[in-house]
Amino acid sequence: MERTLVILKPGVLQRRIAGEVLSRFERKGLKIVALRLRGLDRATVEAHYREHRGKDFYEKLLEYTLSGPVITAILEGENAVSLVRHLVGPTDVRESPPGTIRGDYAARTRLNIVHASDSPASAEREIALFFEPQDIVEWRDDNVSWY
Ligand code: 3AN
Repeated sequence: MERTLVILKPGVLQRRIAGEVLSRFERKGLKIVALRLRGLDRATVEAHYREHRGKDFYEKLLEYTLSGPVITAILEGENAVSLVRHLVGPTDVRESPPGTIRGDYAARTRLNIVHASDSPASAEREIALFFEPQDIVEWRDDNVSWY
């Protein structure tokens, strides 16, 4: 089964929409196998966004991601990476349709409120960056036939 990493950025807790955002993933049938509320440190966020180093939005992106607590989660399911990306919506908020998380809640691309891994390879790297193997809880999915 595929796994993906999501980060609910500081704006999510500030706006009291953590439950709403997590609920969208759960309603789709994705399974939460790790969940944590925490502040991130700069070195971890720099490693996470290493591909954007030097871009004009990089410092502001780091500043926003470090501006308060975040919720990190690992979601599991068939095609979890692409399912979650579809629920999250495109990076550019002008193109995120209503019904997607960014389409409904984000008005600025730099503050587009959630991160979701963009490929199975990124998911693997990001999961290892934010979680220890013992943080992941394997549980029997009695509802799997409903989805
Ligand atoms: P995504 O988060 O959709 O995978 P990335 O990895 O290209 O997109 O960008 C990482 C983060 O950098 C985005 N979530 C967004 O906050 C910010 N970002 C990306 N492109 C821009 C941009 N052109 N202007 C401002 N911020 C951007």
